[in-house]
Amino acid sequence: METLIIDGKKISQDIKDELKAEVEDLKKKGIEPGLAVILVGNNPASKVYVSNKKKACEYIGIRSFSYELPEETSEEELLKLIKDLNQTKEVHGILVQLPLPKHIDENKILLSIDPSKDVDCFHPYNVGMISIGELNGFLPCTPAGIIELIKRSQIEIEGKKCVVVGRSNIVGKPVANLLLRNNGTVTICHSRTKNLKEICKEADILVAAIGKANFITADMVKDGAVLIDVGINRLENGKLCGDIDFENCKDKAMAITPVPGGVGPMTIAMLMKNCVKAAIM
Ligand code: L34
Repeated sequence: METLIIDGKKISQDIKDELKAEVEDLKKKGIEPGLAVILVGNNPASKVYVSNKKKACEYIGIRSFSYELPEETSEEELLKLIKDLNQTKEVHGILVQLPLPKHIDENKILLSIDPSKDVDCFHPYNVGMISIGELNGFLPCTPAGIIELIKRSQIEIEGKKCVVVGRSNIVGKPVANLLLRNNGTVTICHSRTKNLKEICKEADILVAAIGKANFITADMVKDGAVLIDVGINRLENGKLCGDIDFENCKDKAMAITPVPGGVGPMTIAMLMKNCVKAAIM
């Protein structure tokens, strides 16, 4: 059978169109969702992602408030800005793009965001809500985007062996949680895992969030597996590539996400969804 190349661009566009219609209705009721986007420093990849987020806001009709702060911004200054935004009623969501410069304590910043404006779902309150299975609040963007890609491709999670490679707070741990909530049988692997290849080879659904180009090779993949690639690695020739060796894995897979055009655009669509939710909560 032909491999399904999961089109994250198309699926994210569908979601953005759904949200655009919803926001038009909200505006008739006098509600205009607002998102504050904070970028500290000059990380080139962050600049691209933040700019994609602002474009998505514009498309859907979400008001965006942009704060591009210099690398030298102090922790105190950033905390002060967040404190103000917590109290600004036009701002329903606050996003602090990660990574932050090394002199700023990331956890301290994430803790300072009002949980009801935490559209990234990074605050321990919201992380905890996901952990206890309370899914009516915000969902973490990249993980929720992955679940949405799988579901909108008519792929069942229930009962499947799901292997997540990577244990970050932003992808690995929360995606494992959401797969579990969807009744997958979940294994989390990481840099200290023994027999990584054997474990990956058992996966019905394999989520790669390692951050190393082409790390998952064809010999690690089961025939008919669903391959979700969260990696975005920039090669020397300027091209983007994922954590999965796409060319060599795609013929073995039942379905695979490309990079670019897979998980990345879904992260943004799910962020927009959280912003709309924040405005009506
Ligand atoms: N606070 N920090 C916070 N929230 C997030 O949700 C993120 N993330 C990750 C990095 N830091 C964050 C993002 O926004 C990764 N991420 C992200 C967002 C968008 C895209 C990729 C990662 C994206 O648009 N990807 C495009 C290609 C973009 C390009 O040309 O570089 C794609 O098609 O994959």
